[in-house]
Amino acid sequence: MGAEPVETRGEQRADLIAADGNKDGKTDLWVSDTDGDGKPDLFQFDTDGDGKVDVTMVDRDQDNNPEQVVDGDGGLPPAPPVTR
Ligand SMILES: [Ca+2]
Ligand SMILES: [Ca+2]
Ligand SMILES: [Ca+2]
Repeated sequence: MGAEPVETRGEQRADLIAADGNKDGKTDLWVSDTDGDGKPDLFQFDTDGDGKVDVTMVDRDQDNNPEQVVDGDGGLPPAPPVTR
C-alpha cells in the first residue's frame, strides 16, 4: 500500500516551519525546503489532528504556486515533533 512518493526538488528535507495552526498542542503544518536553497518547496498539513499528514503540496519551481497536491504524506512523513 501507499502512494508513489511525490517528486520534490531535492532529497534533503529541512523543516523551515513546523507550526500548530489550530492551537491544539500538536504540530499540524510543516513548511519544508528539500533542496537546501533555504526556500520552501514542500508544504504539508495534518487536517484531522492525528499527527499524520493529510495533504501534501509541492511547489517545484518555488513560485508559491504548488504544482502538485496529493492526499497523505506523499511518501514524505515529517520528522516527529521534538518533545520538550
Ligand atoms: Ca527549496
Ligand atoms: Ca491527519
Ligand atoms: Ca510553483
